[in-house]
Amino acid sequence: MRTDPPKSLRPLRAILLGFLLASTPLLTACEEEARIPAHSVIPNPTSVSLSAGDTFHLGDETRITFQPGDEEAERIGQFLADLIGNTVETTPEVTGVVENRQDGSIHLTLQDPPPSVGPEGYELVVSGAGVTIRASSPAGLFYGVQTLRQLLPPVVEYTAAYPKPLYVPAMTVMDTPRFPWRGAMLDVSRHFFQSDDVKRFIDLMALYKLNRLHLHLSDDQGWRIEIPSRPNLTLHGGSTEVGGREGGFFSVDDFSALVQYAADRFVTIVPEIDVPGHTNAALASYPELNCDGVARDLYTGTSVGFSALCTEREEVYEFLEDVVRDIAAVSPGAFFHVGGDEVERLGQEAFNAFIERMEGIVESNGKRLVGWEEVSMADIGPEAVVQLWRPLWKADDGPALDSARAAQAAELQEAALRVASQGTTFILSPADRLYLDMKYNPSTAVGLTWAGMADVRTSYDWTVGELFGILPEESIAGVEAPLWSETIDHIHDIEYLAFPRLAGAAEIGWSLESGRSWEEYRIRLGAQAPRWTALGVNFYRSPDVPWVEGF
Ligand code: IFG
Repeated sequence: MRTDPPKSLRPLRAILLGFLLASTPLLTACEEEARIPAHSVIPNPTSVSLSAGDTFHLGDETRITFQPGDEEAERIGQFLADLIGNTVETTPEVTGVVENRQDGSIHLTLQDPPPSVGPEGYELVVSGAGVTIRASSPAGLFYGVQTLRQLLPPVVEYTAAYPKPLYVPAMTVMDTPRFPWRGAMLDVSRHFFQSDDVKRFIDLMALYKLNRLHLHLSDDQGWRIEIPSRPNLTLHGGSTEVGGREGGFFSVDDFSALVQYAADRFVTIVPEIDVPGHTNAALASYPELNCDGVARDLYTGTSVGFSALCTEREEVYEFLEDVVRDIAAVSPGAFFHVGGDEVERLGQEAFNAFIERMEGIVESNGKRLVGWEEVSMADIGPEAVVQLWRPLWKADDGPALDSARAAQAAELQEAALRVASQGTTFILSPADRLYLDMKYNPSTAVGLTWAGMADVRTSYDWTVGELFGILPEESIAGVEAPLWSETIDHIHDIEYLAFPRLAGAAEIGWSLESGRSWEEYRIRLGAQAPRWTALGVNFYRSPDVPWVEGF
């Protein structure tokens, strides 16, 4: 006999309404109506319709079911079971059933996928009879599980025991992402971060349906991935980091384990070997990479632009063949990031020729070239992906640029439009919005300010059209939030700079732009606080967000 939940557990709206009234000036009823989110899911799903039916109860008897033989549905079901349970007794049974019994279970299925949700979308139906997540791909099932996870009370994130049953209001969610590239970047070169820190970062990315982790694996200060054919890159080039402490690197096995961990959460790792600039660690490891044949000293400072491979030497291209081959062998993702940023030691012609040759090496290893926006000056192909990062990309109305920067911005825009017309696509990483290493405000203890300071609203409250409106919409692959590590060397600093802003980047990458508003988003963002507290996330409590206290 189903009973309604206790009065105190009225739908989320009542909680949010109390909240909204407490945290914003009195608004007219219709404005409030417009602003009260029916849920606190981030990224905002394409459509959420609450239904009048019975609430779903998640109790000790709840099971998770899948279609027999659908191994991915079973694996994803187990992921959900392990999230819900903390002991053998409290972990829901995951079992194959021939048909969805609607017996209070949570059913994951790839059968009869809903037609409109595309390769990463899903349909989630919640009722008193149970929960059904339907998708056309395992990724869709996984993202439906992340939404269900966020519809459950934050206490579900605890690894300690907690009271059941938990309730989810009856609803139907239809959801599909706007962009295929929804990424974050971690710079493990300036400061090295061990695998466990990267896995933690991947866990938090998965909660918000991000699907690309770009690892910045080499720079002036450190080479961070073992290249079996070039052992000195890590033995020497990986031995230190910014500030001079011991560096570190991912062995082939470490890296393969990270690739698998990410893939299990539908995150593709995109390795970056930054060339021809940002290469002092390599130049210190192999003398023949330098035009004078003399190995450089290791570098532990934070300047940029002073290094470059000797692009006139054939040994450089033999080196790059070794590097790309060895990394491609342990990197099943389709993309290889070649960097290309901030090269001050090469003329434009030499740079362009180098990038075009590098594209050949990458493609001969079965990968698509990704590069920072400078690579668009070269004759790159339609398969290439260009990462736009310099602030004021829309230079025409930014603050007055000095003439040199204005000329550079105009030149880069022209180059981007040229390659866009040939089919090249773009990842949007505007430094003044999405660089997570920018301070929130002057009191932020870590981070930089060269692109300006990015508080939570600045980072979220922009549209693709506003900043990149001159690019054809179909040329935009998505967004990515880079976190550079000149000033950080601990997972708590990563979490502090990434949260809450990474959740906003995830929403910009996933959700419809129409109707997206800071006033509405900040309420859903505030409701993440108990979840982040349960997960132990060291997030920045911006005064601009109405953080929910307690559960
Ligand atoms: N720009 C450099 C990074 C890093 C960053 C710090 C790019 C593409 C400034 N290049 O961003 O190496 O130093 O915010």
